[in-house]
Amino acid sequence: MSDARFDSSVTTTCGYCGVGCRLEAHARSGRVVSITPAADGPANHGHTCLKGRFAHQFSRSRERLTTPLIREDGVLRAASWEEALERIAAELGRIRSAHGPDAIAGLASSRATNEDCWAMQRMMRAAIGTNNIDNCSRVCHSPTSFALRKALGYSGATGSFSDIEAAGAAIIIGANPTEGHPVAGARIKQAALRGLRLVTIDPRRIELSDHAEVHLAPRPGTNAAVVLGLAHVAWRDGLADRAFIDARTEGFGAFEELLGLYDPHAVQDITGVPAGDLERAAHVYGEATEASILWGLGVTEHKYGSEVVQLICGLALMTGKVGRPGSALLPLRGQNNVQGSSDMGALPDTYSGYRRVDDEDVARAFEAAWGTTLSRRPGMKIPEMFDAAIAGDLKAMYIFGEDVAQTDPNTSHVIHALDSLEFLVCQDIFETETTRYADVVLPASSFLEKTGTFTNAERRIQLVGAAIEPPGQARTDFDILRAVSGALGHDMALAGPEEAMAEIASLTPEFAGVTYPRLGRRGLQWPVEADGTDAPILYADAFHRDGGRAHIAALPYKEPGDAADEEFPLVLVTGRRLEHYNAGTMTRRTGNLELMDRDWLEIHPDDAARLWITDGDTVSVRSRVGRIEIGARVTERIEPGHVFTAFHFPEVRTNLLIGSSADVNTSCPEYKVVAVDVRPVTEEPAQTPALAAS
Ligand SMILES: Nc1nc2c(c(=O)[nH]1)N[C@H]1C(S)=C(S)[C@@H](COP(=O)(O)OP(=O)(O)OC[C@H]3O[C@@H](n4cnc5c(=O)[nH]c(N)nc54)[C@H](O)[C@@H]3O)O[C@H]1N2
Ligand SMILES: Nc1nc2c(c(=O)[nH]1)N[C@H]1C(S)=C(S)[C@@H](COP(=O)(O)OP(=O)(O)OC[C@H]3O[C@@H](n4cnc5c(=O)[nH]c(N)nc54)[C@H](O)[C@@H]3O)O[C@H]1N2
Ligand code: SF4
Ligand SMILES: [Mo]
Repeated sequence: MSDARFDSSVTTTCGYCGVGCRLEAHARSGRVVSITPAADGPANHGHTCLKGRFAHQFSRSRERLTTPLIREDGVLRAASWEEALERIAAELGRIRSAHGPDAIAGLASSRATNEDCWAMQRMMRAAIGTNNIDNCSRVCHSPTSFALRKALGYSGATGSFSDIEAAGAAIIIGANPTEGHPVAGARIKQAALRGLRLVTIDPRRIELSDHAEVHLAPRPGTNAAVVLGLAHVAWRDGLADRAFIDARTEGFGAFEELLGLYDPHAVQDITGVPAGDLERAAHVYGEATEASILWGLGVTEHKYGSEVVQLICGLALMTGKVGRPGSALLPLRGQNNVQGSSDMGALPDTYSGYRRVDDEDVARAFEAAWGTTLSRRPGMKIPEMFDAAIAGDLKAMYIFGEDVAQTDPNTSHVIHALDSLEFLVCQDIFETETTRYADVVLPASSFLEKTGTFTNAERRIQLVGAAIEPPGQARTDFDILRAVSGALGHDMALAGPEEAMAEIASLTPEFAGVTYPRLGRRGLQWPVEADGTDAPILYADAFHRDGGRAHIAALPYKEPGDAADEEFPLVLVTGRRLEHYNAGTMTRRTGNLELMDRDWLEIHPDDAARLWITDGDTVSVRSRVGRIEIGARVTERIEPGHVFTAFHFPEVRTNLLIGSSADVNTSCPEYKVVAVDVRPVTEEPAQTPALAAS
């Protein structure tokens, strides 16, 4: 495209959320000055949200990291790249010799490209020699990945966003798409206006509830009972697909037996959802010829999140609603490349394509390609890394694009862990809460300054193009990781991201036919065959499991890890706001800050009145592990007994309140159920103490 107002324009993919909007980034004098939606973007059809549209504002913030930093006499000072690389090679080399490679761990960034994450896991495995590598899907959709692999085979959505338009009905459970995935949220809203019958399931009335035929507001942490109740009604009222169950699934017998316990009245007792509403919701879903289920963190970030995702799969399977246009299981994956970082094997137990590190054939193929011996011992997950750091077994971490000191649960514990390390490297685009504990900080590039690919929530691999150069001495993440790996003695011999993708394709069956020219403007949805054929819909004929059948798991409802009691009588649910993104490092440096410059606690008028809280008061929120102060907003969007806030502002530090309860199979934190005590702050409003573990 040529436009006299700009020096250049590049088509790229948004670096914020898993919708994967295609964008045109327009540059003038070395700065991106405007971003517009690509009209032919397969996920966005010419739309964006305010994060994508104003993303360029952070890219030239004066606070960008522009030079490496090294800690000397307790403070971070500017340093040259040579000095920084030397320090990293010397310290990691020393720690590896003294304590072995498993004393070092790394985190890959789900904000970065597939090629960056590939380079990161290769560096940890081949240059350092450990499988201690993880990414933030651990705290996000790892339960989804676990459950989809168990039930269906692949770790990815079974369909595409276009299934929203092809469906007659949809259930949205534990996701708030108009804020978290706004362009997908807008597609859902449009479809609802054209007749899509919607069920929303959320303790809060979300915006899409206003367009729903039925809204169910269960107690936080009781999703399993709701889903089993829906399945009970579907079975009782003849809405199941017996032929599909018989031909394509296994395990239904035990599931059917379990369903007996979850009649609508039993479910009402557990969840608080009126029996009649549950029945109506089951009919909306079950009566549609094609219907989809979309879910988010309100399902996964719980003690039994991975079990609830398996139950969701069970509901879709017993009603035969998988593998056709309109009948999809669509987890709304969070970050722009959280699907991809896991696909690339930035996980402690799997290589790319979710193949186990102790699978001898797979490990040998990687050894041959990288010319080195590789560990067969699965590594540590993120929470295990922090525990090991405090225990003194983990000595060093390399944290690439993740602000764990703000976003991981139990902030005091995380900071204790970071403090306990002998050596910490951070690779980011800004100083963050985490870089405060770093010994070396490496200045990296944002998505507007590099090439590569992101994989969105519909498994679509899309090209990312550089619109501008990284600022100052900052380098692309790929360059940095390749240089660090070389300094550690493992030369990756990859000319750049495109060559890395060739290596990924050669070593990963689902990527066999992926090349940059084939990705073109629309991308490809994996698995991609050698001839370039991709897969918008999975499982039309067979599931990706031995024998080709899907597995229906009979898993009963179990109590959440935390519960309200006399001392902590309210349940805090945490989530997101439209204007800000996760750690907020980027959106707090755009005009979005003017739209929302602080966070607040949502509380129901009945609770507020009982606690003598009025709208705008500063309140103290205390949990079993920490305390914060925050302004209150009195609203009927939340049910009595529950309160809600986000985690985008370091001034608030919501995660001081979150304990260590986590999903039983994947260690995904229970961010969504925290028993708290809320009371007004009578004295002058104070800043939240930095580390008020009370
Ligand atoms: N604007 C914005 N967009 C984002 C992000 C952001 O920070 N800001 N982050 C991105 C990331 S990383 C992710 S993972 C996605 C997340 O996107 P979503 O999955 O939509 O995330 P949340 O808003 O955290 O939680 C969704 C809903 O779950 C509900 N919920 C809580 N507990 C329960 C429960 O027990 N049962 C049910 N049924 N619902 C429950 C909450 O009330 C909330 O409305 O968003 C991505 N997009
Ligand atoms: N209380 C509570 N806490 C939560 C959640 C919740 O629902 N409630 N949700 C959790 C979820 S789902 C997630 S995914 C996590 C997210 O937590 P994080 O992954 O920590 O958050 P992000 O803001 O997405 O980005 C992490 C860092 O990457 C940097 N970055 C961005 N782009 C690039 C790049 O291209 N290169 C490099 N090197 N760095 C880059 C940013 O500056 C930022 O410091 O938070 C979790 N925390
Ligand atoms: S919906 Fe997501 S991918 Fe699209 S512009 Fe907004 S943040 Fe970016
Ligand atoms: Mo996430």
